Amino acid sequence: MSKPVTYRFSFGPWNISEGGDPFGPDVRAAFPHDRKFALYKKLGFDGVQFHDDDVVPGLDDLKPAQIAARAKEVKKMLRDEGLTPEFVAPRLWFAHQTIDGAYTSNRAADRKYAWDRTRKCIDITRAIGSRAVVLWLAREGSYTRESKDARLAYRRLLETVDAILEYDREVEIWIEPKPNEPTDMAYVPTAGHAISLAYASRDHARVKALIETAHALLANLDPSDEMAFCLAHGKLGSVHLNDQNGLKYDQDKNFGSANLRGAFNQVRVLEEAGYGRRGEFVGLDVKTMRTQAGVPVTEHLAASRRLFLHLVEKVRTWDRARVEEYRAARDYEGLELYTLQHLMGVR
Ligand code: GLT
Ligand code: MN
Repeated sequence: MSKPVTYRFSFGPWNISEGGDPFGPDVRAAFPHDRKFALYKKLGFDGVQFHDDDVVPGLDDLKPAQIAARAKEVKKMLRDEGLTPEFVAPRLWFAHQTIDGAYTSNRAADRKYAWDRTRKCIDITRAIGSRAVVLWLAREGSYTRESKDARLAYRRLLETVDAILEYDREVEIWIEPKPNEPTDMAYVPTAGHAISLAYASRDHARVKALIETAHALLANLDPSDEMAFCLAHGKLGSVHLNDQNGLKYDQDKNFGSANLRGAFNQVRVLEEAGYGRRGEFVGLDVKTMRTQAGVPVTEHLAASRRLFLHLVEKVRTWDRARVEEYRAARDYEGLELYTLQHLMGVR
């Protein structure tokens, strides 16, 4: 038996938020972005997830030298705190040019904006010392299916993946699938779609997926299977662990808070595949409840991390010999009861 993995955790600065939602304003004061780095280690986190404009605010209006200078500053801040930048994602859903999508927009000028922004994002990624670009394809989809040519959209997405691989010969692309929100129907809703794009690309070894619990659940799929599918292909770049209470808006609840057994199975799949041994982070993408007071709010991050570690213990003490007996006898009733009792601490 090899030594157990010591998991390393990451989150993005947007996970410490002010609590505004589409129906009401912020309820907490903002906590300065640059001061968030000092919180990570104390909370047990070593990795930082970024959007390109988390690193360089307002980058659309800045010159390359200004972008490089700010990225350098952030790199130093990370070094001073002993933190690793896990990935950078181009924020392609905020600007006016991305109203109808970015790479799949019907307008050539908007697609050009998306590509220029992506190049800047890659430069920022490298400048802060990361090699992973996350593509959360937020608006690559439609509200009305007749509005776009889907076949062309898929081709455009593949061209973009290829163009990134060519622009930088070392970066990896981690595609983060999500079936809906903000669009009604997305073009890359599941791990299967993301991994097919990978294999169709010019250098598939550098194209992987990032699986988020809530996104898989919104596709009515089992997150642990989505993760396992990527792992079976050697293509799980990272995860966004959180939870989701049924088919509704993207909730980003604390890991394990809606479905503890589902969370156990995600941890089990990761642990069984040796996830983390090649430096992968256990990424969280969790939102604080709007009702929570205090600035900065970090309880949700600490709780999700702690829950993950409790479940690692549950996975490691799940009696494998016993599980194999149940499997051999095809006694899945017995297996289920044993697993639930184990989760509940019943002896
Ligand atoms: C946004 C989204 C997440 C993505 C982030 C990275 S941005 O917060 O809800 O699922 O992972 O692009
Ligand atoms: Mn996410």
